[in-house]
Amino acid sequence: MSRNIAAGLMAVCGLAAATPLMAATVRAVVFLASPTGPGGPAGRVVFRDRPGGARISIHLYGLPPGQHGFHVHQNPSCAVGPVNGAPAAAGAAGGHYDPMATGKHMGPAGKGHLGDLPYLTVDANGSDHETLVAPRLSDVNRLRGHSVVIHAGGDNYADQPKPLGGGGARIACGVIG
Ligand SMILES: [Cu+2]
Repeated sequence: MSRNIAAGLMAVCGLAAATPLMAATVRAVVFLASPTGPGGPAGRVVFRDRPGGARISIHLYGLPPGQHGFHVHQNPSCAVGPVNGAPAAAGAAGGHYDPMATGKHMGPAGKGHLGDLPYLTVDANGSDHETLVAPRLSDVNRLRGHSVVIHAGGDNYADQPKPLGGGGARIACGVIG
């Protein structure tokens, strides 16, 4: 009898989890990336499932003003690791999250890496508080076990003239959980 009640409760909770009010949320605590490993705190980002694509709430600080490439990367690590064969800050995060193996960087509205997000715009004080939309990202729970990376430069959403949007070095990183 009590087993039946427990099973019934689980069924109710399962239904509740499928409603918009209980939509999934995942987040990453972000740290500056350095050649010796993760450094000081730089804020957090939160991904929420919404109709029309995930909403990404950005709460960052201590970053250089201007535009910065911002992506989901493959691995849940912000340690030093190889980038183009040489040890680099946050290199252990690996390449852009690309579950369909497109091999292409095409930005948030393109058909390349699923991890290609809208670029960040950091204000003159080094802070960024904005909400971005990632139209192709649904089911944000799938982002657990990956990471977010912020690059030194902006992002032209293409592999030309420079690969991966041209953002270059990794300046901050957080594991998504
Ligand atoms: Cu990236």
